[in-house]
Amino acid sequence: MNQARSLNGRGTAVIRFLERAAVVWIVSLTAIATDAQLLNGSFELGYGLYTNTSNPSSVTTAAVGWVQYGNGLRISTNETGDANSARTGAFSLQCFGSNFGQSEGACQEIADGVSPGQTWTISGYARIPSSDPLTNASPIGMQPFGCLRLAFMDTNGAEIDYFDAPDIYSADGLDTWLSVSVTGTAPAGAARLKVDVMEIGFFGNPSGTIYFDDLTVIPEPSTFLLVSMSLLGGFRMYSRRKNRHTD
Ligand SMILES: [Ca+2]
Repeated sequence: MNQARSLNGRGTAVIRFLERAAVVWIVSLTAIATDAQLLNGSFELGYGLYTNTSNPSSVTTAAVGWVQYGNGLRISTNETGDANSARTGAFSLQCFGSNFGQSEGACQEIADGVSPGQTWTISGYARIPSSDPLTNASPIGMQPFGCLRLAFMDTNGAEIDYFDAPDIYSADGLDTWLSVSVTGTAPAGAARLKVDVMEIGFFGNPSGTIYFDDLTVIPEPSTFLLVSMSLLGGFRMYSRRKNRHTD
């Protein structure tokens, strides 16, 4: 009797181990499947040089995978002197500036696997430092803000629709990494998408900084995920049945 219990216990332990291994395997593959969609969302990878189009005397290491524009700089915690200017690793994207109506940031296109009717989500983190908050010298109209945008384009790269996450203002919290996310459905004719992070100022001599880090793009659940979840569900049903028989 005790021996049978012991064997059943071992069997249950093995099943639990395999079930956990399956969960780890699926989570790992899911991470690969989703992260592969966006390159260098952590801004840790640098290569070549970016000449600041708003200030040509400023030349910094370019962020791999991103098209930078204006005051959108890949920057390290050493350069900012702020250990928290990167959420993870040592680098983030710093967006800052005071040019009226001009966005300062970086964008990246995904040209494969985009088709009408799909739902895509972009998520990431943004931080406004109290040492250089987004503000206006004269608080006229809206204050400068950070923006996370998901845009859809046709096969020729012409933008046909876009979705913005809620604008990020200093009032949303300083010195803290704010979670930002936007979801959009690809319209008819969509063949590509673009992830865009930026700072925009308008009236009253805007100024300040916003950092972005750890951006990810998540397509709607793929066939792979559905198959994976089915496999996991089947495994759990098998485990429950097995446990019932051995209890
Ligand atoms: Ca980073």
